[in-house]
Amino acid sequence: ELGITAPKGYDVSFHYNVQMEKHHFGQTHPMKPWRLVLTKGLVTSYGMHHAMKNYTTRAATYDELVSFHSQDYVNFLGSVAPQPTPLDVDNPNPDLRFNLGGSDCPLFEGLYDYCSQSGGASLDAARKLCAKQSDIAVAWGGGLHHAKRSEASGFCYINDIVIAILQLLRVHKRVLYIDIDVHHGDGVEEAFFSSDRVMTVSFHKYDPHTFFPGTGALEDNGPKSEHNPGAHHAINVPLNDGITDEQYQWLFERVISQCVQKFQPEAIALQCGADSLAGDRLGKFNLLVQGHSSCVDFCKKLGIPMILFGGGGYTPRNVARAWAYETAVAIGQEEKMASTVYIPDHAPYRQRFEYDGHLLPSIEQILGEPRQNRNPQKKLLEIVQHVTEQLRFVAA
Ligand code: VJV
Ligand code: CA
Ligand code: ZN
Repeated sequence: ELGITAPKGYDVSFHYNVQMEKHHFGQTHPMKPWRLVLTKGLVTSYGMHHAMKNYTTRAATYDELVSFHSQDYVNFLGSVAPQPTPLDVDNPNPDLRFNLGGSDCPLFEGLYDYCSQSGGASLDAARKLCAKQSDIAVAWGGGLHHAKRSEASGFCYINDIVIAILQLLRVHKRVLYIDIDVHHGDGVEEAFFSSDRVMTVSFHKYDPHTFFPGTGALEDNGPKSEHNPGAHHAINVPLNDGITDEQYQWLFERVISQCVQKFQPEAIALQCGADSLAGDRLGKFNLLVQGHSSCVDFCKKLGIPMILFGGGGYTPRNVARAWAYETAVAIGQEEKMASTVYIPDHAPYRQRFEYDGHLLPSIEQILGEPRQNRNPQKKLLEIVQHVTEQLRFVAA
């Protein structure tokens, strides 16, 4: 432990339930709920729990799940038997519905509990913000942004983010949703497509033919009809492989500061999918924990109440490093952890630091093969210009 103390002047809450971490999507499925065990382990070994209010979350109730999802879908999720072996994508079981039971969204033992636990944690985080009992609420078990009203998609069954934002809207006039997962936040965008009280902003790899889910082009900004209040309230930042910390930070700050200025949100929901990190099994970017977490730091400094959700992240040790570091950012103690985050510029030596006479292991990041950067600065400038033009139509 690093002598971590509570932040001055604001409250951070941590929403967690050990029920979530025990579930398995299947032996070789990329989504590993036990990355939450690693995250929690780092957070507590650094002593961060002393600086937060820690809540054991409950499962979301049926009524809470159907605040967004259809009853048909939730009933089916609650009643369907687990599939003993993962199904072949090419031979989906015709008895199964709602996109369930394929290889992306398998039917595993305890699925309903997993879904309702994720929803419950995010909803508890939202309620803390609504009660003004928390300034930053952390729910790493949430962030499942692809789930639709009546459909599972991309490892997501229940959209805990949408359920949490609906809760925030009871108290907050406008909510800004930001998504730094490497995939497009399509489920959240679609859910609030017709609303001018939620602005959604997703940064993602975009390739309609080869990368899931294939949506989120720069020009997709909400309903085309000017009579629809949701017009111009969906912002998409499509990127190519290999984007670096410097470029991502540059874009993030330019896009988000304009959105905040125009939209004047009263709360922020930040999905911190860690598959945008270098070395991710599914992702294609080159971000380090430093670049990824700078998004959290930037949002924190806006001084707007915020929920931090998890999301994707398929190299579990990197996920834990990022989310532990971002928890440290939330409580304003990142400098105590910074010295243990490996800085690859100084490779190949391993940084080991001393604290109180003890050696702290470095938490070096698994980087894999560096990805070629296919993001020319000119493209990034065009993105910023397009966002500026869209936001001309938005008034708080
Ligand atoms: O690309 C797809 C869909 C296919 C059909 C299913 N096959 C396996 C892959 C192609 C078209 N799905 C994506 C879904 C990504 C979901 C990301 C979720 C999040 O991070 O945004 C939020 C939590 C995809 N990419 C890679 C895989 N699926 C994949 C799935 C597997 C797998 C390997 C890769 C499922 C089972 C197993 N291996 C054993
Ligand atoms: Ca995204
Ligand atoms: Zn993802």
